[in-house]
Amino acid sequence: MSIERTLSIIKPDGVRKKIIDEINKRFEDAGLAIVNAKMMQLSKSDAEGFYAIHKDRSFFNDLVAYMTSGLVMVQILEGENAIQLNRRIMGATNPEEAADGTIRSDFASSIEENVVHGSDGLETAKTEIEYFFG
Ligand code: IDP
Ligand code: MG
Repeated sequence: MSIERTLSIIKPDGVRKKIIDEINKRFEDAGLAIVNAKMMQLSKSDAEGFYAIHKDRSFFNDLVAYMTSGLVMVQILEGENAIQLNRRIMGATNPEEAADGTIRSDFASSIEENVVHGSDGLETAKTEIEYFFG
């Protein structure tokens, strides 16, 4: 175990649902510190670049439209085992498969509109933090 940093995004549906504070309380209660944050409107090219790994997936255009549909809250979370811990707090991508009490189980409306993003590994965390805060 070590102190890590991970990139979190509260997606446009999370901002629209007015649950930024609720989500951030869950992070902080679990021991994650919010060490940087900015609210922003992603451009089409911001969203396409961020999700480039998914560019060949059938849902890519929908995903970019969703991610640019309103403001997002982009944050760096820091703490012990932050990457996996954040993934656990978020829950599975599909809210129907997300464990009870996770953000996605409690608030997501579909596999696409699932409220939060979190980096999935050390390398992606580094790249994603650089993408928004570099
Ligand atoms: P993750 O956000 O749990 O890491 P990824 O597989 O990396 O999930 O997918 C990135 C994002 O793309 C998801 O959070 C979700 O918004 C969207 N997405 C993933 N799979 C689907 C799908 O099958 N249909 C529609 N949107 C999807
Ligand atoms: Mg992912």
